[in-house]
Amino acid sequence: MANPLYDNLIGKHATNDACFLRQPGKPTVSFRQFSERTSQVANLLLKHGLKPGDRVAVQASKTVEMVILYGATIQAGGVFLSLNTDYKKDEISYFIKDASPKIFVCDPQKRKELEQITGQVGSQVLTLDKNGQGSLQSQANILSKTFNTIDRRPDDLVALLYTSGTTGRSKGAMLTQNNLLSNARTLKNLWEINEDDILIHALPIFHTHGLFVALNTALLAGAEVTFLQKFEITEIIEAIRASTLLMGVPTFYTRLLADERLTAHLAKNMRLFISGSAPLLADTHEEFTRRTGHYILERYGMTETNMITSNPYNGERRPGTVGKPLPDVEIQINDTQTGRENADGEIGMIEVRGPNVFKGYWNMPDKTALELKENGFFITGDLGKLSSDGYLSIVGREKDLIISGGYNVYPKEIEDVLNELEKIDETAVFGISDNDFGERVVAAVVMAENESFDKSETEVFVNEKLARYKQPKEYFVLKSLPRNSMGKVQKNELRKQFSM
Ligand code: MLC
Ligand code: AMP
Repeated sequence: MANPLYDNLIGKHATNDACFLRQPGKPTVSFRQFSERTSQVANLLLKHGLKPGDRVAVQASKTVEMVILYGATIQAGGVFLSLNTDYKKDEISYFIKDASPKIFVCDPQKRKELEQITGQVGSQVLTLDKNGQGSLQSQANILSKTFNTIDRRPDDLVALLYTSGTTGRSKGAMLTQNNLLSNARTLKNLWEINEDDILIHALPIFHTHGLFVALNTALLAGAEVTFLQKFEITEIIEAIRASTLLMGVPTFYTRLLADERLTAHLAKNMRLFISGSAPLLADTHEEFTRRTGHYILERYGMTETNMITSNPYNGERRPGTVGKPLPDVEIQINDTQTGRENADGEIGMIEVRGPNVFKGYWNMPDKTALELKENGFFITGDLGKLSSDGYLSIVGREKDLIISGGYNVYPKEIEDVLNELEKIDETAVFGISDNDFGERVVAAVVMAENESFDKSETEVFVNEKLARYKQPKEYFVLKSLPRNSMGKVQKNELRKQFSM
């Protein structure tokens, strides 16, 4: 027996003194130090009673210690659940109640606010602040730097990542050891990630992109990571000078293009720029090539499936497409009505099968059965078409989803919050195009009789309940919402009316 993910990502580096994590102005962390500190935290998790399959949830700033906690959870046989630092109390309460983590790690300032909920599900609470200090660190520091890695099978769960849903209720995607390891291996090989690479990491580590695509491939390859707190333009420009690889969402690339310091000379050491999580406009792709001589490699994925397709490393990176299915992944483009496979060139539902596809939604067997078919294909909710030579273009989404700066926002969740306000009769939340975020969240509201709209009051209310990126950036007050003959709100009409 073994623990395939731990063995391949961390265990094999136990005597590797090369640099793994480099942060501006801080000491570097070698692979060996990373593996020792991972073992100390794994010892701590066991001390707090973690059993194989138990969840370790964390809502904390992006720090080296959080990456160590991720590694430790894998080594101790737990299931890692990382939560957006911006989530408010109501949002976090839902995840804690649903996932009932054995251990919950949060910023010391949030501890009190969440004690009642963690108490209800019996979670042990440890703290971790933005400098990597807290009880997690102080209690682990005195423990052994070796740990008897807990055996896990390829099909065992190792992560639970929540994705919002069309119904407004978030769903926990259950990811197995093999989902993550197979995808990391495929991407490392395809993108030729190796120990000479230096990867710029400016994404959050509570989503598939920053956590798995970036960190798992770097660990597998033994590559160095320039670990940045967030996307800050001057830091990124500096990092580009001395790195070989960048993984980002399209907003990274539009912001880079808006800065005159981005030149071919600046990017002369770079080997590869990768984009994903949201559509990269063909114009952005082409302008980036004109400015730097580099062809951005666009790929496509989802929380439930990890990465699905990629443009080639060697070969044509075609703007406006997300490339071809990964070597071990099958896709079908199916008719949305009949479910039958379409001919090449016809638009249909993108469905995916392969070792990358998750095991189902946590505590939601009915939802799982609806989206994960008996034949193993997962229905993505994205609409696409294949070219005759196998390149996939995503042309829209059947799901009512807004992607803002790479974050998914399901309108229903925001509409539910707005509808709690008695003054508001009804509301429709939709996305309009935005130069920075790709799409931005806006809301049309219809007021109850004799009521008038108070923007700041609404914003205060929404700010208490929803993470910042989900909050509408604009409100439009209407007399009524446009509806079709079936009574369904016509969001396309709203988009047309309010897009500038
Ligand atoms: C920040 N804000 C956002 C926002 N990010 N609003 C809408 N959408 C976003 N994505 C808010 C801030 O709170 C702030 O509000 C205001 O907008 C301006 O913030 P900013 O300073 O310009 O934002 P910044 O911190 O620079 O963040 C922008 C960003 C970041 C694009 C760099 O959002 C980001 O890192 N996104 C990546 C998300 C990601 O990792 N997605 C992967 C999902 S996995 P105010 O009012 O306080 O000023 C997945 C699968 C796959 O999709 O295929 O990869
Ligand atoms: P998430 O649920 O956060 O994992 O987001 C997954 C969704 O992001 C997918 O279903 C797509 O709609 C979208 N997505 C990811 N990569 C791309 C891409 N390269 N182009 C367009 N959409 C993308």
